[in-house]
Amino acid sequence: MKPILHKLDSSLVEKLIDDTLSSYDPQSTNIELMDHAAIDELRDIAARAVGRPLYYWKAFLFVATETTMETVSSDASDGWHIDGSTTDAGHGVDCFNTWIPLYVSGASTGLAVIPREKNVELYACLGDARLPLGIYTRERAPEVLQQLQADSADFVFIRHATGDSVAALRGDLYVETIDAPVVGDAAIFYQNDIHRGFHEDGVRIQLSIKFTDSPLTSASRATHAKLKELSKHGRLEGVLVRELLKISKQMLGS
Ligand SMILES: O=C(O)CCC(=O)C(=O)O
Ligand SMILES: [Fe+2]
Repeated sequence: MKPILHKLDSSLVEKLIDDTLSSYDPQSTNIELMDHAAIDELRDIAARAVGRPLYYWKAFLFVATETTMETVSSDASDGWHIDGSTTDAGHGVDCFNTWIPLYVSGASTGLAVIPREKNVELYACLGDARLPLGIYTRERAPEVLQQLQADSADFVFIRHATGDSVAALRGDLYVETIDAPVVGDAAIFYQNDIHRGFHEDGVRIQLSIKFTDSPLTSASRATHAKLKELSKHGRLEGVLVRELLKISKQMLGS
């Protein structure tokens, strides 16, 4: 599917902000939104958009700034990635992201997706969409491209488990970009489509919620609960997120 840009009602965004504020724990990028009414509403919107019943899986809240994005955008893939692998959600389960900026300042921020419908040949060559995918860009990993005798390509994609690989020029890929989103925008896309968040200046508070197309077993939920990871910023981030989300709410209400 192509990423679908959906405009959320401001009342739903306000509810999402309230839910986020009540569940937010700055010690973790995971946020538990399971039993919130706004999530059910959002799930129904996403389900209509993808044409399948969907079930809440998990959510992340993070702050995109120049510094927090440094590590992702300086790796070999320049930030391009797929989110999950079969082992995460269980075999045969498809997972969709709803990408929802809850506060945005700064001009160059957003999301780019390489959707499979528009890049049929690429994905056909890469085989099983749910297996981990290595992505190397000429800009960040010229030596890898050289070793693979693909120096003139812009990207090399490798499914390491199967050895399937593709070298591609940027101009041959169809990239859908959501640039300078505003609060209220939501992008819905397949999590195993290659994508990348980008960010230059200012702050973007980003809520990403994942829905699966079949209910997950309690075992896979439990594994996820154990994987709580520390966010980079802790208490200061907590204060910042709360203040900025309050500003977003005021702006929605005015
Ligand atoms: O918003 C970003 O910068 C990255 C988002 C992303 O990769 C995701 O939601 O899966
Ligand atoms: Fe992602």
